[in-house]
Amino acid sequence: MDANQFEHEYDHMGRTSVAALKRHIANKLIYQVGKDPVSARPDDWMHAAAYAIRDHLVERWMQTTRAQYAQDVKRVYYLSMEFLIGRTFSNAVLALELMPALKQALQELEVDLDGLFDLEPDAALGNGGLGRLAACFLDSMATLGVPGFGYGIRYDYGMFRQLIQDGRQVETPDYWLTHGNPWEFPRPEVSYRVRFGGRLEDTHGGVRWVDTDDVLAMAYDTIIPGYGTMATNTLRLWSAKATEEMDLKAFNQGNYFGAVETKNHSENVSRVLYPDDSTPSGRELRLRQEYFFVSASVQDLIRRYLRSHTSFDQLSDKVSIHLNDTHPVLAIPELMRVLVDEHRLPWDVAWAHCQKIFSYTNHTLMHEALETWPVEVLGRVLPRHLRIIFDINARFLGQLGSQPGGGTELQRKLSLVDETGERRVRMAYLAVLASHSVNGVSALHSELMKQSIFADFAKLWPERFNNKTNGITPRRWLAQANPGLAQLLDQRIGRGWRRQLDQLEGLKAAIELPGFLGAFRRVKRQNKERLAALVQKRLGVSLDTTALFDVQVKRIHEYKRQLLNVLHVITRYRRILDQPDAQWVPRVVVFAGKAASAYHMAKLVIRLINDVAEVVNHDPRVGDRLKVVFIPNYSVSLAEVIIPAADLSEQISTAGTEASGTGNMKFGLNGALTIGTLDGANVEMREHVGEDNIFIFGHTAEEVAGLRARGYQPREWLEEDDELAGVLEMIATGVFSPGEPARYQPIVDTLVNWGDHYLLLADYRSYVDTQDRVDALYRAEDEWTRKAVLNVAGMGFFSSDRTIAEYAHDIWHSTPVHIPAPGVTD
Ligand code: T68
Repeated sequence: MDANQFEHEYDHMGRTSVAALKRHIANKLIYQVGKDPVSARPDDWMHAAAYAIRDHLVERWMQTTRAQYAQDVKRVYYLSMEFLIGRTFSNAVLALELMPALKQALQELEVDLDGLFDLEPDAALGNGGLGRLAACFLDSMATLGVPGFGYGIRYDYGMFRQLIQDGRQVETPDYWLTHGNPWEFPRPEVSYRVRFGGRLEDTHGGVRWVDTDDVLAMAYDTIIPGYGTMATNTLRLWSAKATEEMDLKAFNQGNYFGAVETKNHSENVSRVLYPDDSTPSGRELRLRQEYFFVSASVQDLIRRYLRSHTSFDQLSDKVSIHLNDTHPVLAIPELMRVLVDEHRLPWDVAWAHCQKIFSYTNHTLMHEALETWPVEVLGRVLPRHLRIIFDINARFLGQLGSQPGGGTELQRKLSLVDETGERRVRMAYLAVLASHSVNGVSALHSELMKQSIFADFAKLWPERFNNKTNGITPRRWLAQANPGLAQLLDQRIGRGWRRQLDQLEGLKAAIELPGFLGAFRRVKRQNKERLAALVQKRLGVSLDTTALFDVQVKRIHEYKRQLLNVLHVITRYRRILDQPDAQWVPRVVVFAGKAASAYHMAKLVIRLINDVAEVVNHDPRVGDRLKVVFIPNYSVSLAEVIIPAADLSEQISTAGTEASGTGNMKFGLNGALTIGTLDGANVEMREHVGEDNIFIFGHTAEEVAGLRARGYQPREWLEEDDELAGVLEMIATGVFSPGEPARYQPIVDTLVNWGDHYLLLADYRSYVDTQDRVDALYRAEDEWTRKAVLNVAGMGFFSSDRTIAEYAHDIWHSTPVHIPAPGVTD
């Protein structure tokens, strides 16, 4: 029996009845999973239900694809090394508006739906903000009908699983595919040869790249449903396969293991996600990964274009390629190679196409995080691409030289090749040169980008630079993560906010309605209970849910200043011990986040958090007035539980360092108040929620630059502040590491003796005083809740639908696909 027989039971949106769904799931269990209902385990039911739901998406998917071809639309290809999707099941069910039907169908089959959702492993194919942004963008592109394709890598191992052992981070592999992935469609027929190494032969007609080591890239497709539309998109992830099953020569010589080893070696390219966020590792395998996926993607999109076009004349009218940071920048020389070497287009024609096709988003200003590759490595791994980059550079420097003021100094500064020390290719410069649009991810970041890393380019081509403030999808981050709040909103302002997040403005009027603030608080309380249950189960720590839940969850990085948060926690601890009889606002301070495996200072901060938690949580003098928890293995699905439970959102990076942040938006949308610096998108959040409804502290980006320019001396700040000195003293003398008093000496040194690069000491007093204001407001329950509601009401702007509408209009010049209703052909 196949799904088609249920077709007549679909409504016009492709939805189905409970009875049909129930039969559909039972059939999937038997015929696809191969299990008898009497012996099926929960995992089997999860797969059966997922397959049944997926069938509903397939209908929409095919219609969308057909419509895209029929209308010969311009397609947007979003190239990203990372897509941090999380779970798919409940998201798909919500998109199809099948939640009630599925719940009932499973109930009749005596299966618990919530339990099933929790069985799905996260697709953790990303590090943090950049990867999650890509996932939110896919959701919004589908919802807005933008004909978008995500292209990335199907890593066998996603982001490592973080264990905490004796307070320390331990990394273990995340093999997320053990039980199969019901959401992907393997496409062995969609495979491309990706070449590495070899050498160049100059011929009269051009250049031949020969003697290469090849790998196959095989496609796996995942359907991305839009919300409230028939439109869907595709996420196509590439997996490496050996070109030959094994090396036959080695095999014939009797070297069986050697033969299989070669196969494994070439398949390694898609094995594992690099866990370094904002600290590129510079390893050759990373370069191979980058080229592997962009080569397959460029070949694939050219093939798709040529299916409906006989020349390249319209290429840049039909194709946009967006580069999510510099990781996919090799797509530029790859497209040049395909057009010039394989399709014999003249260089200038190919280059003109590139400049119309490519656009680039920058996600960091931190110098150490900007990608560069040694010329030596590029020349060995991708000799043809290095030659193309040199040719691009020669033409560019030539043009520059012929302009007034474009002399050797400017040429040296803007060259794609950094000649100081080991010669290296600057990937960000190549992105700027080849793109018609370069954007930052918040207003502040985009401004700073023009003043700092791209200052000279911004003078040359001011029109190329623009801002696209990040956003988040309200489907996952409100409808799915916070069903309680979603229901309350539905009652007060209707259901339209899911597609029109601006409608949250309507909440402002609801504030004064009797019972509303109480209802809002009850939702928050239930979410805190849900989190407290998780913490109890995982950590054995019990939390008082009347306490203020103060949350910082994100990657652990010095610039994000988790350590500043710890300094406040210790301050509070000392004050409680000093004045045990004072009226304290009880607090639960929650941390979660992973550190790059080689980032020692970040790992030491994790250990300090756990050591502080150990001491504080077991000190009988403290009781419920202060609890500290570090929840291991932060992930998208964990975020969906933590964020709705937060009262206070910590967004405390040194001003000028966090490009945007997106966690800040997720917390605001779920009714937390922000304590933050004027950094990244916090600046715009303040404008949208009103300055009375956000706790801003610390030096501004301009002041930070000034402090540093004048020669910042952390000691001076320390000498001015006895409380701060007392806190550092506790860390330095081993109060939190009695068995090893010197354990945190590197942290104390970083702050006091090594320059305190992120200015924690300069912002400490302002931070701690602002935390006192937080306490005072939390005491005034209605005041607090009113401000929390105003935060939700002000979050409309931060929908990724708004962001994507801007990209589509300003950068990609793409128009939505029109999906005809079923039965209508046009
Ligand atoms: C983040 N960047 C920004 N990088 O830090 C954050 N880097 O402010 C912003 O909101 C977000 O991007 C979205 O724009 C990252 O997440 C990485 O994950 C990363 C990964 C590999 C190499 C370098």
